[in-house]
Amino acid sequence: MRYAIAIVMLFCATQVWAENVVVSDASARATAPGQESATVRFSITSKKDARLVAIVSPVAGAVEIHSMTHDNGVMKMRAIEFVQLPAGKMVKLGASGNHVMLLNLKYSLKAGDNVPLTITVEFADKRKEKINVNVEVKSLSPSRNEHEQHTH
Ligand SMILES: [Cu+2]
Repeated sequence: MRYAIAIVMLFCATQVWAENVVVSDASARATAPGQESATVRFSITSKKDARLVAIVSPVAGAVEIHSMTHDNGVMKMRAIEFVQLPAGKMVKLGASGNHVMLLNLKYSLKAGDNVPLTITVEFADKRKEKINVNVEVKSLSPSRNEHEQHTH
């Protein structure tokens, strides 16, 4: 019984905290045969100063946050630990700059699919909030972004 109460309390807490962060426009491109990674785009806004610290998805063996910089014309990507979310500012994660990648995909992403993503945000007071997002898979456009062809 005590366990059940704990779960209810946890649920209520999540409901309240979920109002601090809004995620919108989550999308990914359908993957080509043999492609094992995909970029996810979304916009995220936190009411309070926070950091995006972790992302998981059941369709991917790993999800990484990457930064991308150009160094003498060479594109460099590296995994970063977190993305800063300044209070009230919409942060966009896309195919360039900071972006999110699904790695070791367990199956191909097809247009029309919805991919679940759980985003963990940590506030300045160390409290965490998890946001569940549905990523809409869009059809593969002919002018596919270079980046999505890269293996990591
Ligand atoms: Cu990347």
